[in-house]
Amino acid sequence: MKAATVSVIGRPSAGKSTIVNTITGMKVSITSPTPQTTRNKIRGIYTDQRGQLVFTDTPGYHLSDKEINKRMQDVTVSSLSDSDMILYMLDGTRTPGKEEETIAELVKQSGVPVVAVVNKADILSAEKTEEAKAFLRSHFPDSAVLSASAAKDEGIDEVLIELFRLAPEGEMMYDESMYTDQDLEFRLSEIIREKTISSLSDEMPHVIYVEIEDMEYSEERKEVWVRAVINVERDGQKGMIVGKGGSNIRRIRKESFAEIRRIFPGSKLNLDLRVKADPKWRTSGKVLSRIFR
Ligand SMILES: Nc1nc2c(ncn2[C@@H]2O[C@H](COP(=O)(O)OP(=O)(O)OP(=O)(O)O)[C@@H](O)[C@H]2O)c(=O)[nH]1
Ligand SMILES: [Mg+2]
Repeated sequence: MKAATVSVIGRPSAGKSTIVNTITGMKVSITSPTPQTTRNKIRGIYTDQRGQLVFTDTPGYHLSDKEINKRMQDVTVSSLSDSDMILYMLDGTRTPGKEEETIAELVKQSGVPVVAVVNKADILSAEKTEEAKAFLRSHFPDSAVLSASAAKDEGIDEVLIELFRLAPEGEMMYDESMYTDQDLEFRLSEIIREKTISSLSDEMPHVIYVEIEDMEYSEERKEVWVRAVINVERDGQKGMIVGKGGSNIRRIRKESFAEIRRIFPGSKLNLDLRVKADPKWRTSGKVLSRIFR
């Protein structure tokens, strides 16, 4: 039996979280069209008769000096050499530039075996796919270079075949029924963050963090209480989350409610959502340490 850990690496919006969700068949990691959605290492576990692959989804690697971006770079770089293999995701819709070169070099220097994938093949011309593959082949001449669509689940079986080919023999690390190792509070806060992001314009997602203030679950009464806070940076930004007459926060609540309920089948869910301003959280070491724990 094969067993391996796989770090999923690439630029923001390459489709790293999408491929982890497609492979596990579960919503393990939140996704959005806005770059830099993933902020932590998120584990997704895939098991079949060949063995077990434990994926670590990472924040997209983005060249920037901002404190929060540096934290995210640290998360990514630290997971490079942590794993048995790297699944390198490249967004074929964007021509590789300095950022892509930097990541390719980091991956190469780690010395960890690589499977490289040109993603979003569903919307690429054959020429563009070839161009992206050529870039990957030039950096990883000894590795498998594939194209796939993580969103459409095309070419993913081939990605798994290559990963299992590289994987060492070993024992399963998790029970085969497990698909993630995230704690409940984190999953809930991520679901609420995703629903909040999807209602906002480009810059806003970065000013948000979600905190679960209180959570109680009564197995006996089949009831769950969750109180969460959507934090923004300035008072003036609260209105955008709340929306006209509360319309947006109601929508965020409704969508979060539907998804959180799936985690507690058969239980009554009470979800209380609040919006607060926490100025400068993005530069506060205390808050950042809580988020990037
Ligand atoms: N057309 C197409 N879109 C895709 C594909 N894979 C991902 N996307 C879209 O690309 C966007 C980014 O996907 P994510 O999975 O969130 O990307 P990510 O690499 O995790 O991004 P960060 O967490 O920000 O680093 C989303 O809107 C996805 O729906 C694909 O195969 N085809
Ligand atoms: Mg992501």
